[in-house]
Amino acid sequence: MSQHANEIYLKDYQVPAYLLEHTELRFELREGATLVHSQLAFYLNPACEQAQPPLSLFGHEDLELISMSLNDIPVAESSWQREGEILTVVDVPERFCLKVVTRILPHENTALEGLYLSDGMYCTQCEAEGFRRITFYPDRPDVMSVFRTTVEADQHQFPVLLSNGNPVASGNTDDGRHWVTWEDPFPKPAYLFALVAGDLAHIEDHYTTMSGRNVALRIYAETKDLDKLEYAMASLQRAMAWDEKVYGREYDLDIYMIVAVDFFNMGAMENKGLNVFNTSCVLAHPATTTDAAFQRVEGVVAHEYFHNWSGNRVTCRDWFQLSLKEGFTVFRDAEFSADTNSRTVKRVEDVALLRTAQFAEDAGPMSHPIRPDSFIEISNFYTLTIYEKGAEVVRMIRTLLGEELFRKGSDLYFARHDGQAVTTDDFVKAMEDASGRDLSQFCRWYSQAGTPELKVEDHFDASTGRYTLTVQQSCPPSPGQTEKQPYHLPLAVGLLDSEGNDLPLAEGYHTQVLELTQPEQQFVFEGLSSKPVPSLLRGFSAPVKLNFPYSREALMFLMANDSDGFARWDAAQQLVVGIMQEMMDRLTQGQPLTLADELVTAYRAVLTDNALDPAMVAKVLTLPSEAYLAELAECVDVDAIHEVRCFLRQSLAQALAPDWQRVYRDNQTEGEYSPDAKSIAHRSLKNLALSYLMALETEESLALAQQQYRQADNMTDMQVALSLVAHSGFAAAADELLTDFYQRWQNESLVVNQWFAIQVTDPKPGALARVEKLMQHPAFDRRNPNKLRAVIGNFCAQNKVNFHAEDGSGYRFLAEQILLLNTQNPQVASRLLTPLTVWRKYPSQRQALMRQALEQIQSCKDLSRDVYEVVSKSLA
Ligand code: 7MF
Ligand code: ZN
Repeated sequence: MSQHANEIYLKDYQVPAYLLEHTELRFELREGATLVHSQLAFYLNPACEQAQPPLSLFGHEDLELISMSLNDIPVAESSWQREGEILTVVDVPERFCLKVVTRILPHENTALEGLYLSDGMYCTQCEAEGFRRITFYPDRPDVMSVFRTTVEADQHQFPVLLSNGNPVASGNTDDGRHWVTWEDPFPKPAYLFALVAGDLAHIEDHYTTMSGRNVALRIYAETKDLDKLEYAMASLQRAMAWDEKVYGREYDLDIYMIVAVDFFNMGAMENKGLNVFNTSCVLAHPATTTDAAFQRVEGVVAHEYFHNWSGNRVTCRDWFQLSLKEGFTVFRDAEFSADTNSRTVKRVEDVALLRTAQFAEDAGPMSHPIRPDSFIEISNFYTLTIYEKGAEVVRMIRTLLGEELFRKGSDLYFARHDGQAVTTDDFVKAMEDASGRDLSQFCRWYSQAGTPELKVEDHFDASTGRYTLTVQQSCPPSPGQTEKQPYHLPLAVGLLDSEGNDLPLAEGYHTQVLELTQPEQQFVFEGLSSKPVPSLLRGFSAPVKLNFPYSREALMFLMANDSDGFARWDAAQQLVVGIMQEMMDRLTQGQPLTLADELVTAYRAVLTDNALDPAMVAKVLTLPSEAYLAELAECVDVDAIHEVRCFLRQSLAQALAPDWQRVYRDNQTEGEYSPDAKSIAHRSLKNLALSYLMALETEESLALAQQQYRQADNMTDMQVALSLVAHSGFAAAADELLTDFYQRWQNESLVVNQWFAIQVTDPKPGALARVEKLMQHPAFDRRNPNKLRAVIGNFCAQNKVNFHAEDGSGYRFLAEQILLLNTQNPQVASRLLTPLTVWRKYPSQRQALMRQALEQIQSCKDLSRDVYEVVSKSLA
């Protein structure tokens, strides 16, 4: 495995020896191959301390080097060499122009990195290190350059030719071909380069920035999808206005383009002026798109737009700083969505994701700090930790500084570093300088991995009226980090009196931010007449696991009274999780399951409180996912988790049947479909009621679901009904609807993905056979990442009881698929591998089988760096 030994370390960072004044590219797109002509104007970096350093460029092994000249003189054989990914040229002057021609094969590019074909359309994906698959280049984010790009192709097949920036010239050549030249005046690293060529349709609108500049907005897609672009356009306009209002940031080019492509390894990409999106993150239409997908479109459009400042104008010095742009941008898009829709709902969703998936990552073999120290393959570090925990770290800075100083810090950061490639330290320094606060201890959030744990105890002294909170913090060891230093973190608390009212705390506020810095600290509240109920970690003020010995009574009290909406939801979660854990204990001891009265009381209170936001009612009454219960368990018993969850859903359905029926009736949305927060809230509560009713498995509830399926005027209602029927015991009805659904939507690729997902997540026995059969279906395409995720990804991650079948068949299946994908698409292969990496959390028999599957993958001789890193770290 020596081929993979080269781990890259942050501590080895060195400034680039040469910088770029200008990059000129010409792409000749032709049937057989593409020729890439590049002209690079280099100069010696004054900050480089080495004398006469060689020029080293990155270029993928598959690149065919056609020619190379320096100041128009061919480079002598003795002056250059290629070793692995590196091309070195020696004896170069302080300033020179390097001309290189490479030949690449986009139609054979199945990895979907660099230049490739998606459904007959050329497109690029260069982040993080895809540009080196196009031509030899200093492909590192701290080398920034202005680009002039000419794209030349057959006029008929590829009428639309796009790249970054503004179109400056175009023309036709003699042989039915045409070309367009684009100029991007903003210096950028190569990872933000983009090219698109194809037969594309588009919609166009515009935006007038706060300084009065007019920006043309265009969204491109295949003609058949032209009716699904409006929502993305409106989202873009909202995001542009929000960034002006909240951050004072306006757009800087005359044109902003988004292109929808079907073959895409990830969600979307923020290429300067030319975003490329996975169709799943841009297309939206009521008939084909669920509420959740509408919200994803809005969030992703905003995310990519916000990168224009947090990512493009100010970018990363190196890939260890990835969270600099991603953590900040996720924080920005989350706040945008919170302001645009419901703040509490957005927070609940983000925290649920963090607790379920990021906490699991942080406790597993791939655990890493938000600024990693090393990596083998950077693509493996586009993780929930970098993104979601990174966003939490930015959120904590805002909580510690307050909104005003945070904005001052962000203004200073953008002003100070505009046009630069910087580090997370630079970001924190700007926040410190603008606020006068010392964040040196806080910086441990960037260097330490693992989820901190807080243990809180309280004490009330009735004679003095003193209430004391004692808080201890600790953090479990993670790979390469055995000892952790205490964190600086904001713990937002409130105290409730016996009536459920907030007690006034410091300066009359109802929520006080306690700052933890020590392994153990005490906080004293004076002048209380009776023992309060503490509301801890309001708004999830820090990404930690909090442990406080709440009684069920106290949790029910918080659920009913807390003034913080997030805390009310959190209390409900803790209540039901505690009950489910107790049920699992009973199950393992062979005792019969019963429904806890407290839960019925608490749920009924929520169901009958008309003052509550229906979205929050739905969130509170949704049972914690199997994945979250697995994360919380010391040793995961997938069958017990599934059985307890099913039992609870069914018994809650029974105990509250009249309430569910009423809620189902009362939350119908009238009129034309709209994906606004209020309508989504009603639909989510209505569909939750339907799911409880379906848990009863009665003919009446089946009829209700079938009726909803038939009468639905939107994909949300249709999909929920289909999924409930498909997963029920009504086999004939399930077959009928699944067949009908496919017949109806077979020409909508994204809807077919939903159809796949519903079938592979059916927990009934025999799912693997269904998966294997679906992989033979004509609509399945194993080169399309969305299809792979829909079928393989959903089966392995969302169908725990079947994936973890006792005979190990699920594990063997995944190992086989990973090996098939390993050379075809390493990025997707490595991501799909995740469910196997957490093998240490499973009982010994399953552990052994999961390990075997990992070892089978490891024994493959030519593993990609992506898969090699994940497998070897998992087994280490
Ligand atoms: C919202 O971060 C949140 C996260 C990298 C690709 C998009 O803009 C991005 C790209 C990955 C994983 C998640 C997201 C992205 C990528 C993403 C998208 C929208 N720079 Br990999
Ligand atoms: Zn991003």
